[in-house]
Amino acid sequence: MSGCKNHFPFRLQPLPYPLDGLEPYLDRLTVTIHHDRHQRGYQEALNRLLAKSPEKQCLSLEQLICQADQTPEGQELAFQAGGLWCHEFYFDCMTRAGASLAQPSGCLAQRIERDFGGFQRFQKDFTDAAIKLKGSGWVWLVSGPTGALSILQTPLQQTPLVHGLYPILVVDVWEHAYYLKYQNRRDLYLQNWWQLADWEFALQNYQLCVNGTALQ
Ligand code: MN3
Repeated sequence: MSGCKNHFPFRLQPLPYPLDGLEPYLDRLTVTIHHDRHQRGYQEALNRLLAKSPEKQCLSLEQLICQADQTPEGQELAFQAGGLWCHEFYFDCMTRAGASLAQPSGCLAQRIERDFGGFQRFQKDFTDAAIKLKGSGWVWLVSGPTGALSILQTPLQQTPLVHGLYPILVVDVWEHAYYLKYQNRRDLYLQNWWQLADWEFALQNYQLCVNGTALQ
């Protein structure tokens, strides 16, 4: 998984495609600002916080997220670490239009059929969850420890890891993810986002999960 072996100082993970690689569904300017400014903002803020906490500099991004305490400082650290983790995962969940399968395959397709009653039904439920999410946050396809799939909304920069769930696919529904191109039309962003979803990456994530090697 992206970022999971990282320790302080964290670096900005390069995009797995060119800045205009998601055109026409996500434009170059949106992707540039999202990655080079927003994602970088979390990375730099996290490093600034950790520079003042030498005892935390050996922790992985996942450990920083899951072990954060409830103090204001702990919550600030969890926010910045979560922001970096969520963005690395989000950009990995997309690929050039046509570069991946149009829908899931293998054991992931079978489990989506079983747990959601089919891919189209899943797509509708996931899109509805993303349209209805209030404020800023994320919508995830997640797996539980036994491989059962569900859809999860998380606020701000919260990850499924803190719920003991394993992420398979995510969409960013903070306005900065789409507003330059789609303004208030989150529904259009989502409709087009499906053209970019990387189902091969999602299948790899699910296989790690059902093989029992995820969340270790
Ligand atoms: Mn974002």
